[in-house]
Amino acid sequence: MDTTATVETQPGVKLDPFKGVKKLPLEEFFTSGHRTCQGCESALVMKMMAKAAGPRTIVLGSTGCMYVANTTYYSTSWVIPWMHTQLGSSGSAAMGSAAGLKAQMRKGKMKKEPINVIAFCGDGGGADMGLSAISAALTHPDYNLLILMYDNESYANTDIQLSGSTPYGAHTTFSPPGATKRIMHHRWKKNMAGMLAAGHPTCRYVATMCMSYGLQGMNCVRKALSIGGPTFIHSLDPCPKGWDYDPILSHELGELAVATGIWPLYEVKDGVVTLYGKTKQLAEGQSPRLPVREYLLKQGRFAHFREEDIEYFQKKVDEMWERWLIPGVIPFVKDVEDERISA
Ligand SMILES: Cc1ncc(C[n+]2csc(CCOP(=O)(O)OP(=O)(O)O)c2C)c(N)n1
Ligand code: SF4
Ligand SMILES: [Mg+2]
Repeated sequence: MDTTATVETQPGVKLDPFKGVKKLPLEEFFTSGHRTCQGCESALVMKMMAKAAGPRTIVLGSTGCMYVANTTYYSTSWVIPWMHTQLGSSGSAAMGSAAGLKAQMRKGKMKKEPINVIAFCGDGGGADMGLSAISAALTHPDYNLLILMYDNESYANTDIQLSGSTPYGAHTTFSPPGATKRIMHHRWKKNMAGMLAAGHPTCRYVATMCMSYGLQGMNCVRKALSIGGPTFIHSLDPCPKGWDYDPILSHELGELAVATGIWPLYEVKDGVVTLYGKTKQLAEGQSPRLPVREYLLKQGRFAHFREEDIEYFQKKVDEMWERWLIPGVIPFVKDVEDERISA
């Protein structure tokens, strides 16, 4: 990602990319007082997201760890205005709030100024239950909003049930490996960002990110908020409790998810796909793609994997890189005999 380019702005909003960690503002808008687990990367995403967005921001959080653990017993770590919204409704909450602000300003009941509206949701609330509301929000070009899906790959808050975002074979409370049946979860992870980008041409910015690459992640948030209209970011967040590892490994696991090619980093801006950061290096052959075992075997949720399970996982990731129409993004395979497609 070009972290120096000035991005297009919605009227009055100027959130240029941060040019380095030393240039970050010191102010925090998500601070102490939360009760997330030690090493929780989703909490880090909230902190960096708020820092990137700045003080004129409203956050709307659907039920899940990032709502519950951040607003316990009349205390909160949010310094900016926040509101809870129902588990499947980040899309409707974002659109309603953005539309409400617009109407209030039009009627002269509020000062006219750009206010960022960010609705966050977990993978359960976003990739499963709230998918239709997110889709609806992304079809409305008239409202400026960002929906950020923090993906800890389970319904974590209710004790790690599997979601449409849980990786193949992972041990969750809904898919415990047993003596008779080792792999209880056979589905492949949903491709949220690719699906939303491909299906919503009105949405001008879709990105994936991982806060192990903090500056890149914060600049994704700033781009999304600057470009105008509805936007979407999918963040992969290591979760020590659900993934079953020592919290000290959180940062490293985020890096490994990207370095193994399991989690590609990309942006789709006005229909143009750009791979960025480590993913770009992998795609250009500047850095070798690491074997998935390096990522899988550091996590207790894959401790029951045998060699054949690791091989299957590797095969699926290789397929994504070697056969997909756009590696890691669009899972169609070209029909080599059809000249219209292979041309
Ligand atoms: C309609 C509805 N069904 C079930 C619940 C119970 N519930 C609260 S949080 C949660 C898990 C949400 O998972 P996710 O969106 O992935 O967020 P995470 O907890 O992982 O941060 C569930 C099932 C609820 N609050 N509302
Ligand atoms: S269960 Fe996971 S997502 Fe929830 S607070 Fe703990 S580390 Fe964070
Ligand atoms: Mg979750």
